Amino acid sequence: MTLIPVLCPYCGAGCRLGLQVEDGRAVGVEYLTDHPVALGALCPKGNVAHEVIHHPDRLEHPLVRENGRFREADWEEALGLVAYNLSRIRQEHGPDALGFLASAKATNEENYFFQKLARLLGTNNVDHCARLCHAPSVMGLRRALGSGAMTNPIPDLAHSRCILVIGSNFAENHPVVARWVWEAKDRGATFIVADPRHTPTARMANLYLPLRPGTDVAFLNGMAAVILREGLADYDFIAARTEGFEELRAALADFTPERAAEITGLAPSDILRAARVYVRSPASAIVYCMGVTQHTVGTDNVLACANLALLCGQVGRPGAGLFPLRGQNNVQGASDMGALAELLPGYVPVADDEGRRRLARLWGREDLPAFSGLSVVELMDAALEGRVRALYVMGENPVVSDPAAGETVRALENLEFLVVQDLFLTETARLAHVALPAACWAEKSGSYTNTERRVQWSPKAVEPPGQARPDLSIIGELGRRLGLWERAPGPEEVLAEINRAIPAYGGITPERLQATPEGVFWPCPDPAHPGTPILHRERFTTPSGRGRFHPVAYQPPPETPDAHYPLWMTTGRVVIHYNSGSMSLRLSELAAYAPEVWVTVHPEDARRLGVQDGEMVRVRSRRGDVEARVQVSDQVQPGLVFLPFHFPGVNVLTLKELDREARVPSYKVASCALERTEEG
Ligand SMILES: Nc1nc2c(c(=O)[nH]1)N[C@H]1C(S)=C(S)[C@@H](COP(=O)(O)OP(=O)(O)OC[C@H]3O[C@@H](n4cnc5c(=O)[nH]c(N)nc54)[C@H](O)[C@@H]3O)O[C@H]1N2
Ligand SMILES: Nc1nc2c(c(=O)[nH]1)N[C@H]1C(S)=C(S)[C@@H](COP(=O)(O)OP(=O)(O)OC[C@H]3O[C@@H](n4cnc5c(=O)[nH]c(N)nc54)[C@H](O)[C@@H]3O)O[C@H]1N2
Ligand code: SF4
Ligand SMILES: [Mo]
Repeated sequence: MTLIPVLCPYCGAGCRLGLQVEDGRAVGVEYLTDHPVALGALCPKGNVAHEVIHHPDRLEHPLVRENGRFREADWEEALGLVAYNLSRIRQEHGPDALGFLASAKATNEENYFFQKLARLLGTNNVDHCARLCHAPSVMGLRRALGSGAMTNPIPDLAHSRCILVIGSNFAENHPVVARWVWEAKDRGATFIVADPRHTPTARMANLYLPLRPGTDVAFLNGMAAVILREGLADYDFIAARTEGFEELRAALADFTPERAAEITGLAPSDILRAARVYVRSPASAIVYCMGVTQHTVGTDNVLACANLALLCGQVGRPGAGLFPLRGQNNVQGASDMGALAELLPGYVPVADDEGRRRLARLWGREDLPAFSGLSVVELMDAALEGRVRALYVMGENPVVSDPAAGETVRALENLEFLVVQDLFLTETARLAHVALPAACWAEKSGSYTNTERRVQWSPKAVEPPGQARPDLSIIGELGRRLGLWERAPGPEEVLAEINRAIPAYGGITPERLQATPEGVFWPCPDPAHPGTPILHRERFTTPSGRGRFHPVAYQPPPETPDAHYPLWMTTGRVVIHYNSGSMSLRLSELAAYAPEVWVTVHPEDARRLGVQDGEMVRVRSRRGDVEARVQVSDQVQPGLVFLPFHFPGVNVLTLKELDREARVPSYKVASCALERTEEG
């Protein structure tokens, strides 16, 4: 048996695990105690990571739809059809009739090449699930600090003396992060959690703040107002390293913790306590996730977090920083690679003439399209209206994961041509004209960038099943057929091009990564540079080098409970399932714990509605309804219900109202009604 050190394919923590390979098959997983983040620990999903690889449901041949049914095809025919249809639709309706969804599960090299393909075809309509996730961090933190990424490495949390967690349930969703937080707590750090649900993370808190959904700006402004009123801000830091402070001070002049308490439902004394502990501790961290970003005010929420950190000088030191925990194993990398409608590789805005032309020249062109493309949800709207006619989906499952799923299905059905490239025949792939079998993480080599900006190489461990091929080889061959380049390159060659295209990756060469199992942190501009674990130590990466305050005011969510839909509804995750479930629901051991949709209801609401634990109910929103089994628990507040989105149907309920700047949908608040079903 051989042990191949590969990266875990699930979350952004980026753990490395030892894949046990016997006779060409992955048979198990071993802990690697020297990995700097995991230190030998893995969560339940990492522990069974090998099970997806040889799963009998894996797609093994290209499939082509004929008379409404799929039949097997060879690559020649399938890729011929894809190339023909993309060219035809582009010629007849222009390049913006094409849309592309990249994949935060694929490697850096694959995402770089995928967005390059879209842009060389003449469109910026290329986006991916970062849009449904941390797009507000990308936009907000770039404005405030100059870089949209996590400021410090995960193990650095052990040095924090105060950890303020807002809308992150890392005990379930980034379990390996939790160990570093527990270590800080053991060393005496104060651990504060603001979340409408009393999650496994919240249960460990020294101070738990059960705020109302969608009220984070009021909570964060309340903390900032206390700090200003009590004269506790770090005025030296503000003077030396920031700009825009007077605007923030003026905007908060009339705001009080009492007003914050009214909006959030928290006790004013708790807001005071949180503020005092955060500002006074020698090193404070803000850890946040989807509870902050998945709102129509997601970018404002992120800016409010950044305001607080700048006000208190809690950034740019060990243990002090902002930790937006990125979700997917390579969502940081896919964003870095420019798989975003308004940003080219290295976060060059498409409207930046100089930066855009520099990349164009590297790609042998004079110029590239200069206007932002459509984001994930907008692509679906455009498909519904017939403006986008062909969609190429690499490694995403929008039927399950996009908001207002009823409309997503209609949009996909309205397309002239849909191609889906995945490990499995997902709910989305079933609607395709052509489905392409992709090799999985263990069957290809390449680099991935975890939530810490740590770029790591993952080597190929086993052969793909049947005819399945790595995404890079599929895109490479397709681009060749489309006349975009002469031959399909390998991952090392593409990473070498990335080294030239993205300054922050300049020194992260294939040779260096392959020889550095713990990875290299970007920015790393040249091969001699050690990499940058902590950002913003001396200066911020904004053009002026200063951190920038952005006053933001509380705005209520787009939908609030009323007589017809009297309950707040929120959606999210649990430890044993993963996103659209296409991988985790196939792992019988994990799926057995929670095999179907459920809805968590507070005991008071259950009593009032006359529903029992275990009973089936119908959950209705303005968009549609879904059946779910009741789980009565005080993990939710009275008046709030929670549904996991890992199952088809749940997203029928959600809102697709978007944040204006980051274009993330409002997954975390909507209103709904709950009624007993006949069987119930
Ligand atoms: N097991 C598992 N791990 C995963 C994933 C998975 O599906 N399963 N997915 C990965 C991905 S893609 C991501 S993005 C991450 C997400 O990781 P998390 O963000 O931790 O996951 P969520 O459950 O979506 O939401 C986090 C918390 O936000 C809270 N919340 C809801 N509304 C609000 C609000 O208005 N304010 C505040 N302060 N909190 C609120 C919810 O109650 C929830 O506890 O996890 C990654 N890791
Ligand atoms: N209601 C609600 N909806 C949500 C959220 C929420 O909190 N609430 N969260 C949102 C968030 S944060 C996210 S990130 C999205 C996630 O949305 P998606 O990205 O659609 O979810 P995944 O299930 O991770 O889909 C990844 C797909 O890639 C496939 N895959 C895995 N590896 C590879 C590979 O190497 N190559 C290829 N080609 N395919 C591969 C998998 O089989 C799977 O089908 O969901 C969003 N949807
Ligand atoms: S914490 Fe994330 S990366 Fe680590 S084993 Fe679990 S799913 Fe994999
Ligand atoms: Mo995510």
